Amino acid sequence: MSRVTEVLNSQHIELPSWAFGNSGTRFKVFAQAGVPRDPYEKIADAAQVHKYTGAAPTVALHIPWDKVDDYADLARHAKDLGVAIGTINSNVFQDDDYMLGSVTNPDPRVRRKATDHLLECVDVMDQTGSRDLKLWFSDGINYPGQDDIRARQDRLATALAEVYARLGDDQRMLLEYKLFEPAFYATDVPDWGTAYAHTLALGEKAVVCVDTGHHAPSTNIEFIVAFLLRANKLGAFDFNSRFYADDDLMVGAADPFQLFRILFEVLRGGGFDREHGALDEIAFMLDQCHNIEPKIPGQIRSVMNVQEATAKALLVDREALAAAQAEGDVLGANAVFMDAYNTDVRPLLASLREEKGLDPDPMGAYKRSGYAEKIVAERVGGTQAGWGA
Ligand code: LRH
Ligand code: MN
Ligand code: MN
Repeated sequence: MSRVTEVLNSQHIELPSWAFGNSGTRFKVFAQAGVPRDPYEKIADAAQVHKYTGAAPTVALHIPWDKVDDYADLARHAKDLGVAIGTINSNVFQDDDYMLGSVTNPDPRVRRKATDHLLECVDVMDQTGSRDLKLWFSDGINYPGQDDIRARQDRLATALAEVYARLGDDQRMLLEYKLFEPAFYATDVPDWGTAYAHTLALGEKAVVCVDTGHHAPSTNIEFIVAFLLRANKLGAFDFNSRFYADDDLMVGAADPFQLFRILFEVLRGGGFDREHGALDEIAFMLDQCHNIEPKIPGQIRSVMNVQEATAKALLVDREALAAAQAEGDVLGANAVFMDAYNTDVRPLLASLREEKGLDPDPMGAYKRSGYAEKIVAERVGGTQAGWGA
């Protein structure tokens, strides 16, 4: 089997449970018919995406959006449907107490509450068998002088160290950064450098999560990927697309060329050589919401977009590229890169699906399955994804 086929056949893309619920902007949440009413139904919908793509065997949870009484039971439900629970996302941004921050809040009572939530998320991981805890903090300040920037870093480090100490031997902490929003003046984890420095201080089980939508315009994300991989600090991606800020549109929709460049750096850095489930695996996750498009097809399309960009990255003739680079052949090296990007990889992916016994056209197969009509008939009163009301 060629390396291209091998990587494409084994690629895992994790789905976010919140992609299946209703979502919107702060102006309007458009309710869609048939959306899940609870975490069990979200997992059932995610299993449909895996059924037609064969590439999305895990679903990330967001706590407390996906709070259930018995997480082991939810994990069994996932298993029955042919998928598994993946990353546990913490949520310390949707409580009145967190107005001035969660783990960086000046009030020690609020910091304790936030840290306790993060520790509870590790308890959930123990029950679901999850490897990764994803931390994103909305913490920051809106006005110069509002709080002490340095003290907030100290509080963050203290909380992270407490949670890190609670991790099991096979568990990791993914620290996600985001430039702004909801904080508008100074975010406490605004960029990869800050996330890198904190994870470095914590130890090898702490790694960085790159959410592609969380950068300033024109940021060279593939450079960040190359740097973090080289330093063994790239743990995961939250894939999505942005035109303006944190738009959470489908991955590969706004800038498929950027996605290709990112995935090439993953390849270059050995990111596809890791075993599934291993502590050094790069987790490819989607972090999206589908405000106006149907959710299950939105996720299927997104998985296919990642597969297409990965296939193109794999088609780069690395030997020819290295030769052109060594000779200082600027245009030749760039041509090697562009040849791969400009290749139509859809026939290759279609035939790989057929070899696996899947329909070569996942979008069409899902549409023909009648599942969309079935959930519209059966489900009334779907839940909201969790935010955006
Ligand atoms: C923050 C974020 C983070 C959250 C998710 C819902 O913008 O990317 O990953 O958990 O959105
Ligand atoms: Mn994210
Ligand atoms: Mn985001």
